[in-house]
Amino acid sequence: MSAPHVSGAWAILKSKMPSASVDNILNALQTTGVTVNDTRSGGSVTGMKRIQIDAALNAPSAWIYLPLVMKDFGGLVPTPTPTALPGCGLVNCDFESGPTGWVEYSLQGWPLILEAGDLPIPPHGGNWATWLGGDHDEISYILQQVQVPVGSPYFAYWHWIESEDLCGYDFGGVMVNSTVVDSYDLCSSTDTGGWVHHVVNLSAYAGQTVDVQIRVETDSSFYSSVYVDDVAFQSSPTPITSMPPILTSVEYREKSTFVSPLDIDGLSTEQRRVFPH
Ligand SMILES: [Ca+2]
Ligand SMILES: [Ca+2]
Repeated sequence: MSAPHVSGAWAILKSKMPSASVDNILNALQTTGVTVNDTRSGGSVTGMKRIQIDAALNAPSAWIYLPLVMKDFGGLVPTPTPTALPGCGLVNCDFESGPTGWVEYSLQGWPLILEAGDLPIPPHGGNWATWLGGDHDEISYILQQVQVPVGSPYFAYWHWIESEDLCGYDFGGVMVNSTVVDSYDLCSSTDTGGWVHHVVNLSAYAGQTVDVQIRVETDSSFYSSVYVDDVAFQSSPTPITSMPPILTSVEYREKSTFVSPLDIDGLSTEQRRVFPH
């Protein structure tokens, strides 16, 4: 689905159903869309949906929240599991096992859990981290089903915000099931310039098994990215104080052997992750 078509269809559905949530509209578009495969030379995308706006408009008004359609990542689709590892309270909380243990979703079809060589910044730890956003009209998230620990209900992760946009257009945050529990602006004035520890209070869900997602949504212009690493539940609401970054992302990119994701998956028409610098 190209971005202008998505934006147009989105606007039509939103105007007809102003109370519909993002997930409602996305669900309508995906469940009524026609499944298509990319048969072009080098194409690797299968099972994507082509929008059928008339069908989407006639979708049932009583919306049902369903799992989102996943891109086929060539056998790398992660398997969600409610089994948490001791220590961080999640599976693969440092992403060092690659794209496993998490559901990753990108409206624009991008892999999100990446090795250092495919990232424009150094991971907070190890060789893997997650890259959300970085494209226009993007909705991207990583999701894991977890039991929120009663004694450690504070959901914490390290993030690095990099944005060229004004405030009010691109957002990051945390959702529990279909509820937004944390939301923050992604704009040049909220750039972190390095890894910052971020803590979200999930004590309202302590003891419950829920779907937790770290999510980014962007509009049609000016790029914003959120990099994520080292996710964990902790007992304290206090974030860890981070040291000032040693290298900026630009300096890191210049010194790394960064390979664009465009080169990785063979797609040449996307402009994703063209950096503002
Ligand atoms: Ca890592
Ligand atoms: Ca933007």
